[in-house]
Order: sequence, then structure tokens, then C-alpha cells
Amino acid sequence: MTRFLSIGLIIIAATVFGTTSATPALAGCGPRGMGNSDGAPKKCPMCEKMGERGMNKEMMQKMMCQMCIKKKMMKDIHHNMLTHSWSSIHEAVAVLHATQGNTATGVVRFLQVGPHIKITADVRGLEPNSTHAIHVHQYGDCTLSNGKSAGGHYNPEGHPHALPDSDTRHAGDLGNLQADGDGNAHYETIVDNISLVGHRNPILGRGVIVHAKADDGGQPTGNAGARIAYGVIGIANSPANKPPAATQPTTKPSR
Ligand SMILES: [Cu+2]
Repeated sequence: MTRFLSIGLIIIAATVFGTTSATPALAGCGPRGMGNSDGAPKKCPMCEKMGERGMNKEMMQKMMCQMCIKKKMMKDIHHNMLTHSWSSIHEAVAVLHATQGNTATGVVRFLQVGPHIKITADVRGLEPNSTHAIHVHQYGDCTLSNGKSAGGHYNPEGHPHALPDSDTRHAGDLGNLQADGDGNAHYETIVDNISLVGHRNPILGRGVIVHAKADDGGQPTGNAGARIAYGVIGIANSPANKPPAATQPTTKPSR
């Protein structure tokens, strides 16, 4: 059906623009294109292939090869699926800022690895040799300088609070950071109870909180005290979120 429509469009276009050949010329992108009435070779503005003999530049731009338009549309759709849909997001990042009166800052990365999320946190400005709870909270809202605008623990499944060694816990229960003698903490863990943008407990756009004290696993939120750093989980500018070069569009925009 699509093929018949294409042929029909080509025939109509050839009639309108006065093509005299016995066989209607392909509009724009024919493989036999050798030049134009003014003698200068022209290219299809969509695909850059040579046009049919006798077509001037204006005709080319008006008609354009229907096949090229379809090919470009399909490429654009495919490209958009790879680059702009939620399924193209494989890594997220939260930059932690100190809440008012505190000094802790850092970066937390969330990398989707199959059904798991690998979490890597680097935090500095902590008390030397101290332990600090780290959680995903409900909202990526840092409007209050004390971090309270991030809301409570992210807990869409309604579980009691717990540490990461418990299968039933808040989705945002990430455990504790351990600072070294310089007040720096590096933390890595892999969890399977959240996703970046998937069906299970998506975290993109939510908040990360580091607390003043350790999470002891107690109810309701681990007795972790004040919020000393906070950040919003956003889409990372990382190779994991960029499509292979081969999927980039190869045709130029029409104008
Ligand atoms: Cu918390």
C-alpha cells in the first residue's frame, strides 16, 4: 500500500512539474541523476544524492525524494528512541550540597547494570572517622536550606525502615557512609530494589540525603539525625547515556 502511494506521489509530482521523460523521473534522489537544465549538478537537499536530469534546484527543494523523507523520518524516530526516551537513560547522578551550617559535599552516581543499580558515592567534608546515613528521599526538592523539602524516605512499597542487608526495607535505604581520617567517604553498593526510570521504584528526580549520624536500622528512619547534605538525582552527562555514533542521523536537516 505504501509503495503504491509513493509511486502515485511521484507520478503526480512529475506531472505538476512538467517532466517530459516517458518514464516519470524520480523526484530528487534517483540514482541516475547527472545534472540539471542549467548544466550544473544538483543534489537532493535531503539525501545529497544527485538529482534527475532536467530538474532545477527549486524543483528539487519542492519535491524532495519521498523515499528520502521516509528514510529520514525512520532514522529520526530511531534516533529519538535511543537518545530521548526514558529507556535511553542508564546513569544518573546527584551532586550533594551542604545544608545550612554544614560542610559535607559530594557526588553520588547510579548506574543501571541489567536489573541492578550500582551506587557509587564520594563525600567529603565529614567529621573524621564518622559514620553517616545515606538515603534516597521522596522529593528532589532542595528549596529548604535544612534539606527538609526532600520529604521522607522514598518508600513506595510501604516497608519498614531497615539497613541494606534486609530484603524488605525502604527503597531509599542505602545504608551508611564511613569517613576516613580526613573526613572523606567512598561507598559502593549494588541494589536491586530500585530502578532509574523503570517500573520498580524509579528514583530519577528524587533526592539524596546524607545525615549527621549513622543509620542504626531503627524505626521509623534509623535515628540518623539532621540532614547535612542533599542533592537531586538527575540524568548524568555520561557515555552510558549516549547512543553509538552509528545511530546518529546521517542526513542534513532540510533547511
Ligand atoms: Cu534520610
